[in-house]
Amino acid sequence: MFSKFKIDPKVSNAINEGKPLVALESTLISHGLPYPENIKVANDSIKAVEESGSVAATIGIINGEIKIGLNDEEINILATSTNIDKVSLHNISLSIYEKKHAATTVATTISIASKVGINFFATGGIGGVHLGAEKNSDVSADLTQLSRNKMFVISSGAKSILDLEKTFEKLETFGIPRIAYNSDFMPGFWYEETDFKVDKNFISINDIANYLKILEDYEHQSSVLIFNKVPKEKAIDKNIIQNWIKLSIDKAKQLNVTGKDVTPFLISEINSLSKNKSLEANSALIVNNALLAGKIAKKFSLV
Ligand code: PSU
Ligand code: MN
Repeated sequence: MFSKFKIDPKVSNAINEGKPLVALESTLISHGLPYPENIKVANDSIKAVEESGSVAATIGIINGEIKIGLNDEEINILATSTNIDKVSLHNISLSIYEKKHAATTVATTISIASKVGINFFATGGIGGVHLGAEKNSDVSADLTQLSRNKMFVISSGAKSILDLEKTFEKLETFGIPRIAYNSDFMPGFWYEETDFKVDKNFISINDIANYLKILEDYEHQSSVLIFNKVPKEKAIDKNIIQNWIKLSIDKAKQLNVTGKDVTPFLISEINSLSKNKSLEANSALIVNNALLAGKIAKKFSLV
């Protein structure tokens, strides 16, 4: 195994004993949510996984070392420092080379978790095809990695700053089953439902676990997306959020924000336009996804 992995004892014991594990990412801590909400969400997500009887492994990079199972101090570093790299597939090796602190995105968290045999991962919203991608080709490497590893991913869809129709189609192209827990449609991250009909709506955790076993037996090769909508009491009206998204995208264009800065910029703009309503929704859905991931992982370990 890559010698630079530092696995927390709780996580390595769980791996050795075949206990259910859920990987959590760190970009939402460093770049997705503001301080101190980011620390609260990181800790509440770990608690939610543990409550469900599974073991949480938050993944990130400290001084160039890949940590699987970040402790409080390390989460604190990623949550409070201003010079944290956001690493996707193209730049993770550089942060390791330069011995930097870095936060892993969906793409790199899945890649690392897969290398140590973790098969569940929870996040807020995956990256995807950006609006205007036909001009600038901005497509998240999250899709690339989802197509490479068989990871069971619990999310509230793709972030709705994206071109959701193209993202949904790309997932199909990559052979990624798009299933949902109690919904007929892919969720819209901050809002409950898009117009895109999922491949199947599962109404019980038991059924999801049984379905995932089939994919194991069949040696399915890509990830599986398990959509879980934002909790109702925190959901935002689709038309209202779409207006904020539009205003934020216009501002990003004016300020010439590009590359990996686009997603964090838009999320933070929308948080201020919504007077933090979107932040509350984002926090709630992340913790709720960690809880569902923990429950499915636990059930999966028993079937
Ligand atoms: N989910 C959230 N907030 C986030 C992210 C996910 O609720 O900030 C992060 C993930 O790490 C995801 C990244 O991989 O946003 C996508 O960035 P990009 O579009 O630059 O690939
Ligand atoms: Mn991008």
